Amino acid sequence: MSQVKKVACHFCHMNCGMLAHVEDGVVVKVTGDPEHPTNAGTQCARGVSALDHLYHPNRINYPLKRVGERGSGKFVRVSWDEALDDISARIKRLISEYGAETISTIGGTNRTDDFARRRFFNLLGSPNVTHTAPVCWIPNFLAETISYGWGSFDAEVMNGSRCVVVWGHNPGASYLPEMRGLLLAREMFGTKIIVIDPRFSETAAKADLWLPIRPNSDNALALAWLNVIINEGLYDAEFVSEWTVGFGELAERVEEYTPEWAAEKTGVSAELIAEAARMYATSKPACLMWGVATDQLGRGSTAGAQARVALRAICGNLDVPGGDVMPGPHPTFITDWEMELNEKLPEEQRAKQLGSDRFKLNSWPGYRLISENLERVWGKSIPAEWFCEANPPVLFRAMATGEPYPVKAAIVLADNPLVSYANTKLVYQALKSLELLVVMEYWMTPTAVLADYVLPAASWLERPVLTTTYGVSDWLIASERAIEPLYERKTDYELWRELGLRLGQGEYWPWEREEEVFKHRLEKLGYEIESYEEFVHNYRYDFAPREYRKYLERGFATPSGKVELKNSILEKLGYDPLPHYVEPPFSPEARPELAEDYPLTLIAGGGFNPFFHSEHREITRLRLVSPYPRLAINPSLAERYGIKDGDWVWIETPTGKVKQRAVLTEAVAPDTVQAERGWWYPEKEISDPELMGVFESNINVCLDDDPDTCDEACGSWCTRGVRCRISKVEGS
Ligand SMILES: Nc1nc2c(c(=O)[nH]1)N[C@H]1C(S)=C(S)[C@@H](COP(=O)(O)OP(=O)(O)OC[C@H]3O[C@@H](n4cnc5c(=O)[nH]c(N)nc54)[C@H](O)[C@@H]3O)O[C@H]1N2
Ligand SMILES: Nc1nc2c(c(=O)[nH]1)N[C@H]1C(S)=C(S)[C@@H](COP(=O)(O)OP(=O)(O)OC[C@H]3O[C@@H](n4cnc5c(=O)[nH]c(N)nc54)[C@H](O)[C@@H]3O)O[C@H]1N2
Ligand code: SF4
Ligand SMILES: [Mo]
Repeated sequence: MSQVKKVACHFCHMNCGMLAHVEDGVVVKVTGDPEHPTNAGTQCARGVSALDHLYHPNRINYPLKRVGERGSGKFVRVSWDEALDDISARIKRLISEYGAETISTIGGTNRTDDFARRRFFNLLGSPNVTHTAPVCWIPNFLAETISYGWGSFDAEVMNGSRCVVVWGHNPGASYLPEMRGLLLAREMFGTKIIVIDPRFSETAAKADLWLPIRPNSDNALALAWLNVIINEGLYDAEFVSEWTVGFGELAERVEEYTPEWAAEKTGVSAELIAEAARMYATSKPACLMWGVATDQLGRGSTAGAQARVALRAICGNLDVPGGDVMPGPHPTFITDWEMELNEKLPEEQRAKQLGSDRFKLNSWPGYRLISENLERVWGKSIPAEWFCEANPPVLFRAMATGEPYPVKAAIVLADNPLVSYANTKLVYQALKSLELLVVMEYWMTPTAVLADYVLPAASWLERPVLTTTYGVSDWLIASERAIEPLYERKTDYELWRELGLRLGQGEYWPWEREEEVFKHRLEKLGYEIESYEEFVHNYRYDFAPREYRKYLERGFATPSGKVELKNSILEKLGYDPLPHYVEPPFSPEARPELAEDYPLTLIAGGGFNPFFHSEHREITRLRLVSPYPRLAINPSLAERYGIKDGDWVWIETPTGKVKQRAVLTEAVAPDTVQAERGWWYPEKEISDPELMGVFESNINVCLDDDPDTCDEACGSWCTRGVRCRISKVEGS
């Protein structure tokens, strides 16, 4: 039997629409869906390789139980029941010995909106849920949310933006359909593009203005833009007087941050800084896009986000067509927040959330204040998942040392922490110290090798997906299963549910399959549907009607009802309420003692094709495009070190040393190198200590996550602007 199933690719957050052609239960072809609004029939290299992923011979197909030493790579196949019974018995035992907070879970970026993970942990009684969230989006989104009541992540470029600021973001590599939108907008509306990136990126190549700032000098630039815009009176005076609080104090605060001052910090001339600020402020509407580089600055990530928040607001771009639109939650869909059961987590357990005494904005102390306001205005909050979490550097230290209390178990799902988090050696020690490590995966990864159980995960062609982008958008994208899970693979939802059933949570898991829970969540939308599949077939998306300037009626979802340029939530949490300059944790000024030994600046990251983070290295046709980790080096720097294109090069920081292969390019400055992230080698020896080369080329080996260097409010660690040195790998 031939069928065409409507699916959405989940190899990145663009969720491009695809058509899966199924014959007799076998997916024979996956093509781009020409009717889908974002990709219009196109696919990137990962999308094209969907079947290589689905049917790859290395996929984990059965539950595996460790039989040798931890890390020996010796596993035997067991049944799901045996695995789940044993895991839940061990969870019970650990809870009775150490308390529920001893059980943790670690995730990476968004794969499915994870209400089920949070629901399970709230019912279990542990606050120690975490993700890579502090370095991905959270400082920016939360700085926006506390200032004007929602994040403006829906850049409405295609709705007539006259100017787009692409700040620490490179959609030309990381979000191809978004880049397509940017180029179309330029064609249709003459939209000006300003790119702020130390590298001449794919996106910078299409810019009207490119500001090649020094890595991790973004805060100085944002503050100087405020200085220019306020001093030259280029702001929207009416909006400022009616809808903001704290403008006078902001103006006073940024007085010292002149373009000349910022020129010293950023390496960009004062004239160019002022020209860009004027272009942004005088083009209306304009939008200022978020980029992940600005979440990864370590100390000062939130203070810098505060400055961009102020820019958006005082220039009058908030919630206007073509500006920075704040979608708010979907009004009728039962959102992730509504599914999480946060009220079930007792107060005394919330108080134990690791890191929440120090990094207060994205953990219970801040989340509580944020939620009060969002609920008052929108009737709903943002999910606790991503926005209210244990701090990863603190969590890993607790695992490794038992301080402030022992964390003995972790369920790792949709994440490869040995590769994705900074300070790989510490993460390794942490995972090795556990009494119970469960990993739900597609592949045997370096992290999975250390597990007690490796459980086989179903991927996006084998499960339905319903996403509202981290649970915060007012639109939803629905996708159906192309086929039932192959072998004994299960969906992530099923894992949480089945553990929940064994741990006394039965009444909270009435829906056996995702299709049932998704149908339930769609019930109030008013579609006449018999089943979830019918929704996918007939509708597939739902976009809540877009309204603009919603604040005119309901005010902003902040304590004052206005845009808080001087932020009362930050103040209440004990932080500086105004945007301000924070010296980056590894700048030459902050760490002068490193200058001589580590003379270069490292950028450890940057979205790159064809891979997604640490994924897809097993897929031959993708690996052929990029067989080795690439280190971008300016030709003049390479010459100084006797390095030629293609040579292996050591990259070294005080924390660690790895090697990557040189790519000579003028795109990076002569004092800076850019290393790819995510590298390990599925083809290498799996057992500890080799762990498939996880210590060989993975740039996170070189990064420090000392909490003192992390962002004060969100605990984000620093991956940009780190001191390093390089040398040629001899004889390689
Ligand atoms: N140095 C440095 N570090 C970084 C970054 C950087 O720029 N520089 N970027 C950071 C950012 S922005 C992010 S988001 C993180 C990403 O961190 P991660 O999300 O951990 O990234 P991946 O390496 O893709 O790991 C995901 C793992 O989950 C598996 N997986 C994928 N989908 C599913 C699923 O649906 N279910 C299950 N069970 N498993 C699945 C994959 O096989 C893979 O092994 O890394 C962060 N780390
Ligand atoms: N191909 C591919 N696409 C992806 C991903 C992937 O792994 N691969 N990951 C997905 C995920 S989870 C995320 S979060 C996004 C991230 O995607 P983006 O938001 O685009 O972020 P990055 O790709 O990390 O970096 C963007 C740009 O920041 C620049 N940059 C580096 N340091 C600095 C700095 O200090 N300041 C400034 N202003 N710029 C700097 C880099 O040169 C790079 O061009 O991509 C998503 N898309
Ligand atoms: S851009 Fe590529 S990986 Fe991302 S959803 Fe589209 S096809 Fe999939
Ligand atoms: Mo991310």
